[in-house]
Amino acid sequence: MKIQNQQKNRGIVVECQKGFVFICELGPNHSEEIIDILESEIWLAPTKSNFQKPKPFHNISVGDYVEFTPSSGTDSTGLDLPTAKILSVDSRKNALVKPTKRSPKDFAVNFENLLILEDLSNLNRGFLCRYLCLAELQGVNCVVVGNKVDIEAKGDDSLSYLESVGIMCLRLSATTKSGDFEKLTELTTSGVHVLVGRSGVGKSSLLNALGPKLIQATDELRSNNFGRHVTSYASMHKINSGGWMVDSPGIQVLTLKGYEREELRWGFREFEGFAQGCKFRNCLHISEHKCGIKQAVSEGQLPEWRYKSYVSLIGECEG
Ligand SMILES: Nc1nc2c(ncn2[C@@H]2O[C@H](COP(=O)(O)OP(=O)(O)O)[C@@H](O)[C@H]2O)c(=O)[nH]1
Ligand SMILES: [Mg+2]
Ligand SMILES: [Zn+2]
Repeated sequence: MKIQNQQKNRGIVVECQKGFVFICELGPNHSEEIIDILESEIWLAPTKSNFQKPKPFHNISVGDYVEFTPSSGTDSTGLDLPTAKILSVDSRKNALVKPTKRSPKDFAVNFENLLILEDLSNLNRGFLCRYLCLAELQGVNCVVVGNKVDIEAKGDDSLSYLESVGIMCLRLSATTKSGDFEKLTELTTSGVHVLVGRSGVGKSSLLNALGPKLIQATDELRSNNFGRHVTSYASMHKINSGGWMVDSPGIQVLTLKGYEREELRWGFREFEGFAQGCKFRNCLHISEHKCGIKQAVSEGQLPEWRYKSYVSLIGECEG
């Protein structure tokens, strides 16, 4: 017998684990800006249901809006959550994809800004350029957040350079909530923001300072160590300012291997202007003669660290 009037709920995916996702059910006041969730209604759903997918799509991801229906499955987490079956995933406004050739992974979707956190007292410009390159190639908004400004702002010149090419940068301290901390709060009053950065730069400290209101079920899950074998999952937290922050342990180590070498030049936004001086239109700016980029470096118009980061990323990519 055909089931009529199947119950359909709408929700947003707030955490992905291996094989299942947590869905917060949306409340009546939900809008694109304000994510209104029913805090009591968290559902667990397997990721491998036969649902309608948007294109492009690799996997269901934190930030996905879904339509789901209650199911009679059992909750293997021991949290006694109601279980659901995903019927469809909405089309996405953007996506951050972990770029590997074999199995690219959608990491977070439908977000406002990629916040690239770095340590100003010990800036790793290679890492910074790597994340910036990814953001440029994927066309997502990004903001560089220089942390630990309370210790020493050695990395400040590099941030000033990035600002000069139009990249928004903040300088703050997560532990003392000083510097541009207020600006970050203002920036995150609505929508979803994704936080990335290498280990030790202060991601956990910043998330704590922003006052995450953890979702009880997923929090309990973490404290029970349920996800201990899972190395890459992302989770979304509501923060005091009103927006949401995606914490992403799995994207700390990021390679750009999935890209062709020819594509990387688009990941360094200021190169285009200097490339007018390249003899070859498809110049990779490595060993070619008459290269506008190399000339700009030798004349001091383009910082050497920026060029070196580019060369090192090129070395990782396939030909
Ligand atoms: N002085 C100072 N130390 C900080 C700041 N933010 C984080 N730290 C310290 O940096 C270390 C790494 O921070 P953590 O939040 O664990 O980094 P994560 O690995 O990115 O999550 C810890 O010892 C923090 O106390 C800051 O704004 N100022
Ligand atoms: Mg941490
Ligand atoms: Zn060139």
